[in-house]
Amino acid sequence: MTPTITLVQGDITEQSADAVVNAANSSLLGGGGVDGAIHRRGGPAILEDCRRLRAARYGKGLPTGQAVATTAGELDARWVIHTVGPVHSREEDRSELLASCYRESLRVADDLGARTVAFPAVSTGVYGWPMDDAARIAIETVRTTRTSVEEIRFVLFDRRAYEAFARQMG
Ligand code: AR6
Repeated sequence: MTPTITLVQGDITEQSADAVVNAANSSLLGGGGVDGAIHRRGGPAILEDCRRLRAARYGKGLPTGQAVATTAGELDARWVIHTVGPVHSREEDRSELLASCYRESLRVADDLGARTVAFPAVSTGVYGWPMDDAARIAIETVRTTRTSVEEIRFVLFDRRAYEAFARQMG
């Protein structure tokens, strides 16, 4: 089955979904934007899990383009899937790395058995990615990734982001 792709404008921490994706950084220790909001609203259990993951597997940090799951704490979700987007001005092969964030998050979601996954527009805030290009990569990638996830929901913070994703949906 191909997943249904939906777009909503809103705050990702208010979503009800099996898994909510976090636009994290490689330290996994929190930050601003989506990351800050998820840790604030999800509570300390998420950070505790992140610290455990760092100690066990990601002492050097979670590489750009990869994804890993933790508890969702007090969010209305079972898991948070943390992925590290590329910085637009810095990374080489950055389009491939951004696509990898979506592919790897869906792979982790499949491993968990998640049926609904909410994504933010990874890399389009602090990491400086132009919204239209990020939306194109996001939509193209989830459309071409084999997954058992049934609903992929993009949660866009403002009208501009929502419209950029809507244009790519065609
Ligand atoms: N719900 C949905 N979207 C949001 C929310 C929210 N609550 N808050 C912001 N956005 P960003 P990045 C939008 O900066 O570019 C952090 O410090 C925002 O408008 O969260 O991948 C991390 O720790 C933008 O369109 O993520 C990293 O260091 C999009 O979400 C770094 O930022 C992504 O913006 C990651 O930067």
